[in-house]
Amino acid sequence: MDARDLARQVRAVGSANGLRSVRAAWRRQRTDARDLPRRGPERARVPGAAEGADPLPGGGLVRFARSSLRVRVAAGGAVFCGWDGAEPEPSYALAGSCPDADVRAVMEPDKDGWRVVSERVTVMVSRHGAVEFRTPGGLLLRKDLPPRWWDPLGSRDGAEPRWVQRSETAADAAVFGLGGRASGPRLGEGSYRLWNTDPDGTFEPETDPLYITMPVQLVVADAGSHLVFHDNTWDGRVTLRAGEEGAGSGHDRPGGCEVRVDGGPLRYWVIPGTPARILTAWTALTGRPALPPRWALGYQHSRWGFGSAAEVRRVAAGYRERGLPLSAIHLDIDHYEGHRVFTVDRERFPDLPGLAEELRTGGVRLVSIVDPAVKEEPGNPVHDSGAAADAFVRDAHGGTVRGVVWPGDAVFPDFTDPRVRKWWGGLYAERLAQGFAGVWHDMNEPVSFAAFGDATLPRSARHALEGRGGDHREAHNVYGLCMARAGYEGLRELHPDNRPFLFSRSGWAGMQRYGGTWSGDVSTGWPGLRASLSLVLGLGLCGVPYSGPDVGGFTGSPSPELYLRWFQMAAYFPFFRTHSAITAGRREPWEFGPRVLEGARAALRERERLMPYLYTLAHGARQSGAPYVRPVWWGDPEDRKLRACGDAFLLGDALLVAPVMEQGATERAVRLPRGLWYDTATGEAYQGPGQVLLPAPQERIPVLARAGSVVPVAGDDGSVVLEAWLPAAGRTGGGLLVTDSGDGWAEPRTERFTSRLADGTVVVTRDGHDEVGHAVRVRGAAAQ
Ligand code: NBV
Repeated sequence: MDARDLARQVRAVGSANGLRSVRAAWRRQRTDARDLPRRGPERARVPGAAEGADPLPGGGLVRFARSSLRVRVAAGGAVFCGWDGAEPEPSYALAGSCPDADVRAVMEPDKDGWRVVSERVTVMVSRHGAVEFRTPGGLLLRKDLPPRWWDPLGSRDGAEPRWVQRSETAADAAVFGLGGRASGPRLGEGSYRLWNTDPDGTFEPETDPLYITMPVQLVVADAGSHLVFHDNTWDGRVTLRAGEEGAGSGHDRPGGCEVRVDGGPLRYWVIPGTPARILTAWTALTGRPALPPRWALGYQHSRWGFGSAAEVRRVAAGYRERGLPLSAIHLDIDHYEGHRVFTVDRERFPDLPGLAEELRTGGVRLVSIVDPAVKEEPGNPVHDSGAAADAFVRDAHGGTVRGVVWPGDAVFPDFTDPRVRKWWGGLYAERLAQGFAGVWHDMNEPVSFAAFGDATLPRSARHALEGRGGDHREAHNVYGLCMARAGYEGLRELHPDNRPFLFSRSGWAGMQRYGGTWSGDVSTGWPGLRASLSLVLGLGLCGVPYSGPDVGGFTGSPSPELYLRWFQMAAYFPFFRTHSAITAGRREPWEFGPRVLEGARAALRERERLMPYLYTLAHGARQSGAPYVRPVWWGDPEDRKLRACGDAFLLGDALLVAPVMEQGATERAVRLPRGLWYDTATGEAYQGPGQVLLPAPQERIPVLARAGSVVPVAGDDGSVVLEAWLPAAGRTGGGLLVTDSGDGWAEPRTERFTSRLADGTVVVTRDGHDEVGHAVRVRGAAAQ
């Protein structure tokens, strides 16, 4: 038992669900002891020597003595590798069907094996099963060594081969991604688990794993960048080792990566290219990010424990009376009746539709938490309709799997069953009837309280897995993803004219198709603030662009300074929400004194002003997969100093945001990508690449604008104004504006602008038009 387990047990004893969670933990352990295939003797296997190869569309199949490898280049440049007969489908990550093969890519013999040449990458398969990926210029991106399997001996139902694959990357490679990791954005040496987990209590940068794990790595090196995705949902580990240049005898030691998984197919995709191209190809493969309604880009306030409609009104009035914009209020599990999902406590919230309507008139939407666990209680309509639909996860003997969550004994919908998704999606009608405009999925790792051991379902629990059948070992990591699908599809059907607003704590590769996510229970402290940037950046590079933290941290009370610094940073994140635990202190901006209130007001005003830009970025993410929040190396992946920089980010192409992450700091060093940058507060110009020291008084954090960029902002009367930052001498620039009605599915309108210097002044033109069509405000002139 580790320290966390012990702490959990101590807490369990005191809580209402304490005894239940002790029983549930025993039950889970017993079920697994009875139903999980036993670990028995295994035989190690490697592919052995190659025996021949057969050409197939997009590449071919190499036959080895004890395995085979299918290499298939897809249209768009992504390369699929499947060992042991693994095919790209079925896959929870892929959106729709697998892309067509690029028929121009042909497998041909090479001196030490076979080679597939395609437009963006050359794949070489050696006679012992090593696979190299090289740029068209011949530079090595990654080398996957021959894999190794451990095959179960004898017949044990459900026993799966485990496997490990070791790879080498460039000595200078930096790795990002693996889902939402608190310790990034650049992932250091060490081991990262692939098992979606509620850390139970708050998390810090060193806590791993968290709610969203994904076998997705974005590898950035001088030779070029690539994404590698091991399409396997089982429990596993990725271990990274940093490379070293000129190590020892003057030779480079390559970067190392080991993927070790407990079962399931050994198949993976490699996508080479620039970061922007990679994200485009990755989201072509796994689905483009859902476009949130425009109001979801506004500032939102949440709290576990509003406790009553009166308190919700009081908080909304607090914002209104102080002239602080507020887009949504989120209601947590305390608005349920006895913690039952899809119910309302009518004593505390006697007329929720009325409250929703009233808030809506003031421009504030209501968002509801939705937990997957259903109270096991005959007479509870959700339970009864689920039982009638045979919706709940069963064990290997047909018994319903019972766990414990907030409402007490609970059962769990099997979201891997299309029938169950349909049933669950229909339940959102109740939320819509209550006046909610969006949903927030929680506890869907899934969590079932346990006084010891893994706080989730038994690994032996059975799942439909789209009709294939399997157990929780395979279904666990996609439980949240499938719940998101159920919610998204339900909302689409119920309100076909609206874009669903959905964000989910847990998920997997492809979750962006259904919505976004948030940090989960980030600890209140400076390390938590740092972790929240790491999560937002890492998730964006995995294709999930819409996310943000609990501003101020989930528990306790941040100092006024920490609260303000967090608020100032999150004002530039796609999802901007204050949220906290039932036991935590207040998070309204006016609760921290007049100085913080004024700082928060300035951040909120800037957020509102940037709305046309943010909305353009939301459409950009939808169209190309590019995250709104990008690492500073996004356009300069070959700049190693930028690759190492984890304390700043780009918002789109135009802005560089440098949050303050240290207590007491009133200035900070900012590393600039190449080009000319303006401090948006002072107008001062700085030439990148390089590092500059910028003022960061408590009132604001440094934000720089790229010379030449044209940023659409909201003018005082709400119309769009183009903020044109003076291009550097001899350079041109530009920007985009994408607009639509704020919701619905009509095609957006895209306007492209170009900026240039003519006789010392900036000229902005709209592509294809004589008139620019918007007011233009020139900035950065002071520096020239
Ligand atoms: O529903 C209560 C909380 C919620 O406020 C938080 O945002 C989630 O991450 N929820 C977790 C469950 C309980 C956490 C102790």
